[in-house]
Amino acid sequence: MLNRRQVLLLVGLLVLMALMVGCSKDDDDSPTGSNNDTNPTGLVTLTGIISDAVTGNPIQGVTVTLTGPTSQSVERTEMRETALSPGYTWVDITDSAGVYTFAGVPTGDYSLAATGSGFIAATSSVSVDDQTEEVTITDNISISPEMAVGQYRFVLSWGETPYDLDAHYWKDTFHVYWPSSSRGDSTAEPFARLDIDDVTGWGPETITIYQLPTTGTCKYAIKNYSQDALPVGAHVDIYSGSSRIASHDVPTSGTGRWWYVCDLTSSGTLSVHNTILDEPPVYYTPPGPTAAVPAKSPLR
Ligand SMILES: [Ca+2]
Repeated sequence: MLNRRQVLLLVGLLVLMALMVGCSKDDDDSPTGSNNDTNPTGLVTLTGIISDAVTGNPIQGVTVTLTGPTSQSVERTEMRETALSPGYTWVDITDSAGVYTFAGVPTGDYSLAATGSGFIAATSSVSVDDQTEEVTITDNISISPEMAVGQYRFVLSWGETPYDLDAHYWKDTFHVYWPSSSRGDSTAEPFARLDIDDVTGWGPETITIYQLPTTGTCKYAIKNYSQDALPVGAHVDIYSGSSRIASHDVPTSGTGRWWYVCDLTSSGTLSVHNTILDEPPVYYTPPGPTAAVPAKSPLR
């Protein structure tokens, strides 16, 4: 038989073990809710890679915040009765591979934000439809390093397909685009460089403008190198200094391989066109014999 002292010790030990189990549950990889008045049990896992828009490299330690649902656009099934409060947020920190993950996300429309030290915050919209089985949604996001005042950056992103969209920045005296001899110069005209030519889907495909042209107007457009039609979901973010100053989705009407996004003048005026064209908005003929532009290999 246990005496009173032994019984108290045993009870204390059991309480301590219960507390340890509770602590270990907080150490798993589940996102933490800052407004955790519900217990999400959705069937969707939302994941993606946060990358540097200039280098394309994944970034560790970025804070990713999922906020929502902003609306319940889809009727719930019996399997998915969980309701989240408006403004409910989850927070995750990217790992060494730049990956964030939110598991058990219920139906709804969400806002996804990525913030990292030295980078301009980026946001994305995510719609989670009603599901009857577990699915994974991928949303890769590129974030731009902050720049000096007067500098600009065009960041193109899209989905898994097509493999290759190409960014072009040019006027009648220069053309910045993917061939190695045409990627520009940060210290001499055109004072712009193609940082990344992405050929494997998603992007980013990035052009940084280190200085405005001394005269004239530059044009920025996207060519679909892989397919005839531009993909739904292609997106351009335009940054200046430490801010995002514009954001455009590819138009859903029009036919052609060219998406004419905007003009940038020598005074820093940004004029939006956002139209689909069969031909590029400007032609540039380099002085002297014109060398044939090599085809990418492989062409996909
Ligand atoms: Ca490309």
